[in-house]
Amino acid sequence: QIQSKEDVFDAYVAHGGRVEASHWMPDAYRKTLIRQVSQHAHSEIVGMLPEANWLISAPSLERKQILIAKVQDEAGHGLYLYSVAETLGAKRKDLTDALIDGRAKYSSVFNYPSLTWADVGTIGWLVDGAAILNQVTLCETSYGPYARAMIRICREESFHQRQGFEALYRMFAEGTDAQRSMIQDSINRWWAPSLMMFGPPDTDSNNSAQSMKWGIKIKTNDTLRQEFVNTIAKQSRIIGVTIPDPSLKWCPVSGNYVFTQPDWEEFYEVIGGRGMCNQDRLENIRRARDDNEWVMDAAEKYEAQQGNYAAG
Ligand code: FAQ
Repeated sequence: QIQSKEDVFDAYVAHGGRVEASHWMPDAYRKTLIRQVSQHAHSEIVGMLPEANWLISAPSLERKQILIAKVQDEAGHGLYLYSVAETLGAKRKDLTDALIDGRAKYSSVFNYPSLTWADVGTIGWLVDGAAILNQVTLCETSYGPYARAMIRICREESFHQRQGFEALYRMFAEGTDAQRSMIQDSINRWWAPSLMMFGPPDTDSNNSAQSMKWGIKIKTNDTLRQEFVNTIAKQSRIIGVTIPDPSLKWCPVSGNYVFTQPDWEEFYEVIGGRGMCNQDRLENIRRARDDNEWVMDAAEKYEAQQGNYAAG
């Protein structure tokens, strides 16, 4: 019996085969990857904004250096990921336009405001902590350029998570009562948005079944969310903070912490563009694109000129 190209492809990825840019792939596989990778790239770029807010108000030179390094890393991650999308035939300019027009998504978590310095530590601990749990699995994703980019990104992301944990740990241990309550307030605000980062519950995750079949996704949204809660519940005791969930409790039978689901209606509002900071975030990205248009123009003209010299 003659197998279709799709069947051969499906069998190849089902057996752990790596797909490279030059390989044939089904259109839907390419489209799914461009959606996920570009959403991921946009998240890294928009994700710089909440913390960048605190660059000029960092409480010491050491904290400022760490934060600058971290925010720069996020920019680098965005660039690797846009390059991955380009290997699939997408154009960076189109992807940015789709972000600014609201046609493309980016992680819901970056539509919440960073109100205090403690938020910088909490973003590192919870948001980078959630990001890395997901991203470690993506080092095994079936598309080669994406998997290889994730290896480097994960190394940097793990430093981000540790700096967040260390900042909170030290401020909690050595700080004043006012600083401790600032940390707790920050965790109260970022806990639910961090749980939402893993995406909707598996029952509402439209893409999961096919993405898992193709090896684009390795673990489901709910599996990763549970791993996150288990890890953070333990680490919260080391710092001394409370997870804002009265139902959080260890279940020896399942070997997991039982926890309360975040408000999924709020999640859909935020990814629908109606979160607290959506407009402000996109306005920032639009301004950056427009203010820097002259650089792109100059680069394009220079490239064309070089081409003319080469041709003649
Ligand atoms: N926010 O069917 P699923 C970071 C959308 S990086 C917004 O479950 P999927 C670094 C989804 O696109 C954080 N939209 O989707 C950093 C889909 O849209 P559609 C980003 C979301 O793709 C740290 C619909 O909902 N990481 O933080 C969200 O199978 C600190 C249905 O959902 C990545 O992007 C959400 N939270 O699974 C930077 C990792 N969740 O098809 C700065 C790569 C879902 O209706 C500071 N991505 N949607 O248009 C993934 O692993 C997956 O795309 C998931 C979602 C797991 C995010």
